[in-house]
Amino acid sequence: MNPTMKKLMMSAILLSLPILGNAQDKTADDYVEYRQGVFNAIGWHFKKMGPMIQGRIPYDAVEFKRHAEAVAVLSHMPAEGFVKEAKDSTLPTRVKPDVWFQTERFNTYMDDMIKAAAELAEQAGVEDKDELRPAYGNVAKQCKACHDRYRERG
Ligand code: ASC
Repeated sequence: MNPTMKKLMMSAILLSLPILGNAQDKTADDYVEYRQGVFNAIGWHFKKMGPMIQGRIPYDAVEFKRHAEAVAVLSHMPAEGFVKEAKDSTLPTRVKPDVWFQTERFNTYMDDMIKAAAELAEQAGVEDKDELRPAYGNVAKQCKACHDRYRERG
């Protein structure tokens, strides 16, 4: 592509951005889909680490760290889907209504997950997988704590 074409392309892309990116276009369902997508991605990466810790598949320190870092990055993201704009969605969701009333308390659960995930990512990379067991277990514990408190069973 020559420089002129490149500039034209960039202008076209930049001009289309406000149309693609208008937050006001977001419906309650969009927020639900967003946060469920993030949780799916967190689960995807989290579930690749467990079998390594348990010795069910070979431990690969580089792969483990990659998954731990993915979870750490993703851990910051679900909160964006738990805003009041999402409240009236009719999509199937297991969120308990308490989330909308206990914002501060709910946020402490989120912060605990973020902290635990950051610690696991920080420790990952070591040769001995058994050293990662407590930090991995702590992430699982934070997942479960929030699910028990703010997610319907089933
Ligand atoms: C998972 C998963 C969860 C958490 C939780 C940890 O793999 O889907 O919800 O771990 O069970 O205790």
